[in-house]
Amino acid sequence: MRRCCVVLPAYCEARPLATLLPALFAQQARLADCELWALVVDDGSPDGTALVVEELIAAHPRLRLLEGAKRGLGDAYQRGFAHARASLAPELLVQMDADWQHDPAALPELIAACRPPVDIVIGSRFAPGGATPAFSARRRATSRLGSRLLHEWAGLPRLADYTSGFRCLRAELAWQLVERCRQDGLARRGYAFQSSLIAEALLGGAQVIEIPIVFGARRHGQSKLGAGDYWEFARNLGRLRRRARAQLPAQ
Ligand SMILES: Nc1nc2c(ncn2[C@@H]2O[C@H](COP(=O)(O)OP(=O)(O)OP(=O)(O)O)[C@@H](O)[C@H]2O)c(=O)[nH]1
Ligand SMILES: [Mg+2]
Repeated sequence: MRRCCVVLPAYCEARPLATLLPALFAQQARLADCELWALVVDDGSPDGTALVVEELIAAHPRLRLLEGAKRGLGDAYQRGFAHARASLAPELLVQMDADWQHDPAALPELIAACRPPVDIVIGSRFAPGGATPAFSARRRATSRLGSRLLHEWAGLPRLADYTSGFRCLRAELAWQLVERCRQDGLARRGYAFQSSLIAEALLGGAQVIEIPIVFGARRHGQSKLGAGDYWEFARNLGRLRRRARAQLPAQ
């Protein structure tokens, strides 16, 4: 039986989490060889996110809550990964949003695909069959542009969706990737953490595959993606380009 910990960073996601977490644990019935755990990383949300999670823990003993200071999405993930390692030592980690845009019904497929030789399975919004029905044309174009720049300008391997937040990773590799991002000075604090992690994986020769997902509408609350995150991504592009040039054979 493999142990899988779904890490959900959540800032002011009390309402969506109240229904998302039970729906997530309902997927256990479809996972024969995998023990599903969930870790919510809340950064002192003023809307009572932590209270909602604490109440749900009574009904879901494999649910955990980690609280800390708000320093960005990547920072929350790094704390979540480290906590999962120390307290649960799972074989697999899943990254997932807490606002229902990632459908828990896709978890069994993501998890099943993450076995040797595959190291990381990306739930991809832009692979054939994927969709972003709630996105404006501008938001869709911006997200697609990010992955194109990483390939065409920075010189990383082609992927349809570097910035997706729904992935399953071999946990041992995920912990190593966080450390390599740190050593290489790649962006880790905000949303750019997502593309830094996948870039390090590919530069290190990991097997990364994409399976299509539908990225639905946010249920309740507001987006936390801000202008600062776009700047962080742009600055990171230059670092990734230098890393890719040093590491990958000239094409
Ligand atoms: N703990 C923590 N969670 C965060 C932080 N920033 C974002 N999140 C969570 O990360 C997930 C993704 O953030 P979103 O704002 O939904 O980003 P997005 O899905 O790209 O944007 P929308 O499509 O507008 O929702 C959500 O569950 C957020 O609550 C943070 O600083 N700390
Ligand atoms: Mg969202």
